[in-house]
Amino acid sequence: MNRDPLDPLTALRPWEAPEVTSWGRLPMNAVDRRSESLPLDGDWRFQLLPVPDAPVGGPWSSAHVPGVWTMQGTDDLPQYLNIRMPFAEFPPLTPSANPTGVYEREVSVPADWAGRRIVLQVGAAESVLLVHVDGRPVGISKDSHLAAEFDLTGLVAPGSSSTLRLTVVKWSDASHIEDQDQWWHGGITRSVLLYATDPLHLADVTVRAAYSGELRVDCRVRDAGGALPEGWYVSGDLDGLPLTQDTEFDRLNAEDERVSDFLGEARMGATVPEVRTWNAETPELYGLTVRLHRSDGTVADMSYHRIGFRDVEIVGRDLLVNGERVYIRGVNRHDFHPLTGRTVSYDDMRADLVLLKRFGFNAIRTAHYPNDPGLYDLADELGFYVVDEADIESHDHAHEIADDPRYLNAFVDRVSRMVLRDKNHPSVIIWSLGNESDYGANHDAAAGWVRRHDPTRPIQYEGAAKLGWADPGVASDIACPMYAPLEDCVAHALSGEQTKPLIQCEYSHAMGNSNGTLADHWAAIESTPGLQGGFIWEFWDHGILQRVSDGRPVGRGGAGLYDNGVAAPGYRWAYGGDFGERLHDGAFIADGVVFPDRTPKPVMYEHREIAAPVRIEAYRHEGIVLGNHQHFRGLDWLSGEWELSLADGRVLTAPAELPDLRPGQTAAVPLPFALPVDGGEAWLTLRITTAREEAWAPAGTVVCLPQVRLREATVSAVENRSGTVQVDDDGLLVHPLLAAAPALSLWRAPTDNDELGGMALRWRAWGLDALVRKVVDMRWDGDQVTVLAEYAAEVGVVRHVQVFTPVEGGVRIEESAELPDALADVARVGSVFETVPGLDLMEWYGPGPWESYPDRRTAPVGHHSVPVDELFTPYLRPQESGGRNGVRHFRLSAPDATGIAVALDEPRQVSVTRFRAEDLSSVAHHDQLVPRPGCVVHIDAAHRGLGTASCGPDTFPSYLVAPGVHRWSWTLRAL
Ligand code: IPT
Repeated sequence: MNRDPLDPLTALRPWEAPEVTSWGRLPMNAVDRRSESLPLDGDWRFQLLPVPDAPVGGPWSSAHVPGVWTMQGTDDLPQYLNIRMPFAEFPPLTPSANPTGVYEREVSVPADWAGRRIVLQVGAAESVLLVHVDGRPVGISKDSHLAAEFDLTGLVAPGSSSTLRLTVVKWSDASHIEDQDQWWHGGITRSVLLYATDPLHLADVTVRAAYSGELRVDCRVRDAGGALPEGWYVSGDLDGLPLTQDTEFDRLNAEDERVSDFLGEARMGATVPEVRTWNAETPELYGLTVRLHRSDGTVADMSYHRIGFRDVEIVGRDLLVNGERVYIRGVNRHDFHPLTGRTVSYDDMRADLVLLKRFGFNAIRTAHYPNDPGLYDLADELGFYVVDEADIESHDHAHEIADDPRYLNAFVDRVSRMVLRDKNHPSVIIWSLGNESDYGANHDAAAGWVRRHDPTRPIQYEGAAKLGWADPGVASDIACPMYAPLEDCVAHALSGEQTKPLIQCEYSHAMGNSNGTLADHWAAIESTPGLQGGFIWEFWDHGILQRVSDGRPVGRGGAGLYDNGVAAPGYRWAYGGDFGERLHDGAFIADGVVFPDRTPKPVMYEHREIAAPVRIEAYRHEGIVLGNHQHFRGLDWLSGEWELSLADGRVLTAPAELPDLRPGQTAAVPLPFALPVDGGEAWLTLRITTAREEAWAPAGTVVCLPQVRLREATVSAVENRSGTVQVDDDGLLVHPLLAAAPALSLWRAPTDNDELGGMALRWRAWGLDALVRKVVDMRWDGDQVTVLAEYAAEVGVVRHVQVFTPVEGGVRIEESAELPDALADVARVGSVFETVPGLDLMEWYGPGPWESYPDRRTAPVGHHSVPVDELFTPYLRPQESGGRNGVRHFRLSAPDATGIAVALDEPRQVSVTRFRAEDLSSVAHHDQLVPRPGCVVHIDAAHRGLGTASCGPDTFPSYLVAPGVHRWSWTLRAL
């Protein structure tokens, strides 16, 4: 069938008409029809047109709905861009090449739907949806992240079949306000379904459930014409508790016979005695059923809601949930999947949220658009505070669009439809007007609509807040900056001028090996009234699973082709540029706290400890002081076990009795062990686990591992000389288990922060990546050898001294490096050496077991044992990885127990991997790495913090490596 040239939908050219946000689309509402619908998901006939008004006529292929065609075998592949638009045309114009997907299928309409109202729901389509039934135009919708409903009554015939066509135009005026930092795709990304109702039906239900237990339910009914018949009424119950009818149907148009969409509204209510209130820690939900009755009492329509009783308010500069100033431990989350692009299943979303719960997160910003409806059900159920964000980001043309009246409708439409959809979710505590779209009259118009429609929740918008964090005149009730330096936040809170809660909408950019200073942020947040938290950028590394051989996305069939954050051989995680995009923003799309397969990165463990609900406040003569850092819960849901680690390897355990503490309380508990007099440094860990099954974790899941040092390390005596040391003619240590002798290292494979923050550029300019060692002196003093080497950097010479002394079973190495002042802020100062193959197990005493760095090191000190291959974190773009901070001593051993033992003079940054720094810095993808058979070992006297400079502040000055003299010493022994 060819497209009718007179088809009114295409004739309108709605893809270049920002004023047209929809046509023929039903109003958004909060009545969930998913459970009683006819699903239309599956394979549809499909063809991809080069432009929206090209004739349909080519051969049909097939495409899966929901799904993006950019991941289903077409030549239109994903493209990653952050800020820049993928085409040069100014808003509202579109490029001349505009891929347009035509989806078609037959739909058999059940015979028993005769006489009923029949509605099509398209979950989401990007970016313009045109609907036809049997060739007849039905409607248009925009907003790629909200559902569109169309009334098909009279267009389809119950008992027979109709042809449903959904045409999806990729580029439109709307693309200019959907310029989020993510992959560009095209397609239908959420489910399509059909449902039927009585012609007179519940059009919307609005629930207000307060902390006091007061419930108000407003019901609106609608008919496609006609008047509300006498005697119809609503009823409701809350888990069996009947609601009272507060107002009967107020007939809006029965008398004057004006044609109105709404026929009437009625209000019901209840006061719930001893109400179990909702908060993110104890997300108590009630089941609300609303029924619309005919005059004879039979039920014409029904709506079911899971609701939660809670209050949200801003008092002074505090955001309060149920009167409590809760900390917002948030993350920004996109709807993302490495096989389907943007289509996420309920199970996927549940897995996301379960993981976040297990790692101490309690809040989500739905960056940067309304997420799949299932996410909000899960957030209600599992307990998250949600900042619900409208689908508006005009980043590339932000200034033009914010005040462009042609886009006014779109702003109000997108914000209001999100509110209409999500208003009954207790998890949603704040509405966000969008992201990175400057600030203009269009925002104020949308904010005005929200303030009238839902006065129960605050609004936030970063673009407005940045005009003045305390400015009462801007459309943001929250001071919600992105990537603000911590000192600015603290200064604002201390200035006496703060008027709004300060909750960063984005902070701690998680690109690659990152999130340095997260613990410092939280130390400041928890000690500075006025600071209440923030949302880490972001949850996902958006790597798409790609076949290396042909560069194609694998798509839906790829399950099982990845594990533990790594793609199987022959596959990789694609980032910007990997699909041959001419314009792209590279690995900036890989900036999440989880890998594309949801494997947590080390920062997740760091976060879990930072968010610990139970903490060891102090160790005093009366015992260990424990504190409850939750807002609403006691400790009864937790179990504890004490673990005492001594430096000499002994570990003692004992069950812990957790005291009965209300939120904010502390109590001392007796020390569970008599501290052995010997054994050196001693650390006491409280292993906190879930006592019973939680909705998000089985019993026994680790919740946090708070720790306190009971005794400092004792300084060990200087060792007696014994044996001999061998160095070669170049002054390099000769040792049977070392494949490369210890040399100086000032370089690390640049992290994304190092690259984008400009440090790597400087380091390369200084020549630190290719320093050449030159021996300038060697001296023997009996059996002790001193070697002086020089490394000439572009800006000065680094002098490195190594003193080798034979000791019992090995060699002691005392080193110093003198960096000229010009070498301020290098990556590391330390030794690097390589072992022979076969030493595949690392055991160490220090923080762990997860990866840690000087500014990301909240890991408990103890004895850890990890295979060398698992020490390395497979960041998508290879970079410095696998470090362990604060290591006191470690061994590398073979299965036959041969190997080396290294004792450090003081806790040092150590890394043991299969890769030299240059191995990592010379490739772009993890699959290009070739592991070396031996171990590459770094022992650093100083190692630069990670910071977050790829987008946001660098690390703090205290975590930088200073020039001048660095000294370190260590002992190497054979096992
Ligand atoms: C900010 C964006 O809001 C977010 O979508 C993402 O792009 C993030 O940065 C970086 O990954 S915008 C940035 C220009 C501050």
